[in-house]
Amino acid sequence: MRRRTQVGIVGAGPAGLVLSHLLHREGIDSVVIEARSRQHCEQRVRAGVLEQGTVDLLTETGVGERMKREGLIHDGVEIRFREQGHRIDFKALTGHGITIYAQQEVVKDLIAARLGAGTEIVFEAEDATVRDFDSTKPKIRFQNRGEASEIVCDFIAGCDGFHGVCRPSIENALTIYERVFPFAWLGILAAARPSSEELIYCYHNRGFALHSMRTPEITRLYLQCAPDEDLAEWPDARIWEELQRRLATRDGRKLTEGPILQKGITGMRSFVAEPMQYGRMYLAGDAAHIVPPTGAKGLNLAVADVRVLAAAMGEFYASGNVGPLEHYSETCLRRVWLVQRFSLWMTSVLHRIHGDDRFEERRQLAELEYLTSSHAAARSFAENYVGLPMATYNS
Ligand code: RFL
Ligand code: PHB
Repeated sequence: MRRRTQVGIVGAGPAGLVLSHLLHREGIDSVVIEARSRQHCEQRVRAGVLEQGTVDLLTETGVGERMKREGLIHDGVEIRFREQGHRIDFKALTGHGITIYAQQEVVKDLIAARLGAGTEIVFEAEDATVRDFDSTKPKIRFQNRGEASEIVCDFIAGCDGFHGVCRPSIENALTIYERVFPFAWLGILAAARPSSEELIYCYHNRGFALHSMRTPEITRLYLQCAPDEDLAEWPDARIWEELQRRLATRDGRKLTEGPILQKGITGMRSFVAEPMQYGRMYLAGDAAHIVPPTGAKGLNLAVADVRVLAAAMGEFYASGNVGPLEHYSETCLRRVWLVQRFSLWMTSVLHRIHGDDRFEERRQLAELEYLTSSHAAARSFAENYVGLPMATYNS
């Protein structure tokens, strides 16, 4: 089977789906190739925090209806250390808040919109390879239900996440910047009412803990753990006991507990591949960069990339102007590095490093004291957390 499309997109995560959606609005055809099943994509538990810019983009382009109805708007977060909470009021500091709406719900809404508009998404596409991106007819080959298929396109968008095939296929042309952290997160989803109305980022000498949520009935919680932590050693009772210890407050408030619905371990890394393009291949989202989840930025960064890419492709098809496409990587990387900086800073302030020196502990506490007592520090934190402006190309 051989087909043609304008943009061949590898990966039906947030980056690939938002890109296909934005291209459709520009009158540009795309086909999305996805290795996993639709059900898998719609049930993968991941991010939960959407920046205002992401919410605005989804709303303005007609895929934000359910998010508006079901999303939880938060005007601040709590920073907890020495068993005391300190609220950072985003709304007062920046005029904006954040929206809590699960990544898999965003993905469900986008898949429904794409299929509704007649875009082809090939789920369970095996052995995808990309080739000829240094020509004007790049190709994606894959197997689907035992049949070999090829898509010939004008451009390929590598939206296939950190473990995809697109970045490795241009690896020789890339410079990689990377930092791997000596800790990970053990995350759970629990059928328990959230114990606070807002997120709680907690520094504790036993390690970082985070209280988040998905709905008024479902809590999402994370604990700092070792990168090679064995989940089998974490029965539910041990997880709750550790969460209660780390998130304890002086006034003795307890977390609401409930059945654990899902648990998993997430490694932490900072990673950037530069440039985010080679020939007619453009990388977006986790395929190009990874941030540790402490700043809640990965999905938002993926959306920011494809916004730039869709606009650049729109300009190319409308007028033949290749300027924005040529500057795609440069335009995105400015914001990518600011977000890397912020995510790394939050990670380094809130996590305990095993065998840590005591100087480091005092530095972290001083950072937290400053953040929660200085208006300037709180404002800087708030403007990064709610989301820096999305980049646009300036010729
Ligand atoms: P994705 O979501 O990984 O999607 C890539 C898609 O490509 C498919 N794929 C392939 N398809 C075809 N052929 C191949 N060879 C393929 N290889 C892979 C995959 O199956 C998949 O469907 O990347 P994308 O679209 O760039 O989106 C990035 C986000 O998913 C990611 O950055 C966030 O989840 C990160 N993240 C968070 N981001 C936020 O903005 N806010 C948060 O609150 C937040 N919390 C988190 C997070 C990530 C976490 N984990 C599990 C990594 C919390 C956690 C715990
Ligand atoms: C989440 O709700 O999953 C979440 C919230 C904040 C983060 C990371 C993940 O920094």
